[in-house]
Amino acid sequence: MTPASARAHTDVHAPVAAALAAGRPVVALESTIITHGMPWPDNATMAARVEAIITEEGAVPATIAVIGGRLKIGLSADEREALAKVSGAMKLSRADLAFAVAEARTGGTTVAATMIAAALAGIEVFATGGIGGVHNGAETSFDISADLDELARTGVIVVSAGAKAILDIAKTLEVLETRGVPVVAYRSDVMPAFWSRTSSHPAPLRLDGADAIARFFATRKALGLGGGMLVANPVAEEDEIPAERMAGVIAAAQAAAEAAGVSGKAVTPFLLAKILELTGGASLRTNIALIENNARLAARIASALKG
Ligand code: PSU
Ligand code: MN
Repeated sequence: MTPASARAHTDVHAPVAAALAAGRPVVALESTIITHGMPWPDNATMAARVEAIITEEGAVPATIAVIGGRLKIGLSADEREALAKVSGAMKLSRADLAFAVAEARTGGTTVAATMIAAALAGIEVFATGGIGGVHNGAETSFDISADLDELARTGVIVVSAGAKAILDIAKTLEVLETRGVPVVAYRSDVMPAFWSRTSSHPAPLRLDGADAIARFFATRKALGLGGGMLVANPVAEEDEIPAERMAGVIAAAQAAAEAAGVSGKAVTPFLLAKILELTGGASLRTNIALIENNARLAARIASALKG
């Protein structure tokens, strides 16, 4: 539940507040994907569609963002549309979420910041595209997403299509294991790689139903283990871009990022935009399909948790 001190900075959208009060399923959604992950107007269409899917599945969507210094748990259609068009929005993680609130700024919340806000509001399930992780070359750049630490400390189930293939998946899995984060592939023995259904990395755990995922999460809580959980949900076959095809594109995007001297928070948005360009828009279609797929599974897990 929202602590009283956080409530002063938080606006819970009325349908979300009603669902939480009644114990009905709610699914949180991030907004960096809206402000930094996709171009307009695809970002606006995607954000509306994902909310509609969650509603169709009998849950209530709560897109999370900071707008003019207010931590929003659920947006109205107008707020969502305006956020999709805003230029210069911040990309907010644990380090700067409170900065945006204190300075009355507007920003999209990453996986880490969305988990924090969801937990504050009492939402246990969250759908995204891909989490941040250990970047290729992290041994020199030290670029490891704050998403991984957040998964270790905050009790929210994050439904993703795995770690983006622009990351070092092996090192990402190592860090998650070290931090005690369960990684559950849905109906797969191998980790999906975001745009592709498969990777060369075996899945640490596998479950085949939303009810089983809910039971696992409830059992972790019952044992007092705390922390979050990562669900890796492969994109549908007809929507995937095979790993072999993505490998060349990713290498070219990474070379471009290096040549342009991109670092820090700018790396992920730069790579996503470059990959979109290099695939002639195909990566964006896959990105949208996988988020829709994740929203559906997240809604089913949220319902199972309440069942
Ligand atoms: N997945 C996408 N698009 C995105 C992101 C993930 O398809 O824009 C965002 C998420 O918000 C994730 C963030 O939390 O990228 C990770 O950024 P970084 O690597 O800088 O931690
Ligand atoms: Mn980073």
